Amino acid sequence: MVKVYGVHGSPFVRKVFVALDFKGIPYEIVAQMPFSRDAEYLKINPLGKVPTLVDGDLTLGDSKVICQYLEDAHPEPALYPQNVAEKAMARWYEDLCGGRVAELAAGIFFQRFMRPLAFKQDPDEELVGRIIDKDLPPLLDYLETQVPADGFVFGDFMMTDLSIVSPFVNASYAGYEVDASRWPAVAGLIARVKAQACVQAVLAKEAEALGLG
Ligand SMILES: N[C@@H](CCC(=O)N[C@@H](CS)C(=O)NCC(=O)O)C(=O)O
Repeated sequence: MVKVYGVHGSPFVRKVFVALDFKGIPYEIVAQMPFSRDAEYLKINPLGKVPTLVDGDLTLGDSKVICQYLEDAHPEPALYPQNVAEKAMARWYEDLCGGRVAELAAGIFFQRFMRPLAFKQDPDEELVGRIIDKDLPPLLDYLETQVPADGFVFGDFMMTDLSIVSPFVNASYAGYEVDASRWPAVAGLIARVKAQACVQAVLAKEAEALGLG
């Protein structure tokens, strides 16, 4: 059976769980904390990051590489578009939102959620304020021009939609919600993605794992 190394709550591991559920592929979770620098884990993923997917002889890191592999190995139901230009855009959105957007959202999540919980320390509100007021808005302005007012980026729900939304799920655990009066399309997409059955199922398990009421 496919194995996923990771933990509930990671915006990247979430993408892999949703992709596997969406495609109806059974999997086993091997609990692996990020930042553990676990020597055994570093043998299969030298970056030490989660997720890692093991499928038979194949061992892969990086959520976008993993999700694209799952799409190639199990094309139906599709999680990526077929059209060449749309496929390229899907990779761009996944890279942008798994990169800079995720980094900023993780800053909010780490400071306001993980730091008090795991380290019993107060958040650095100056840093959080800078992310919310200065760093995130230009990215949200851009996404607002890319995201439809209704439905999903390529019509049906796909990995692009989850890739855009996943970092904001983590920020929402830390009390940050995208301002729907300023970025209505992005806020609407977040709500629609969260309402997808395959996303809801993973978020429910995640809420339990994170002790969210
Ligand atoms: N580009 C990677 C990023 C994965 C990532 O940064 N995962 C975080 C957890 S949310 C992690 O494992 N961080 C540990 C580290 O950076 O050492 C992906 O898409 O899978």
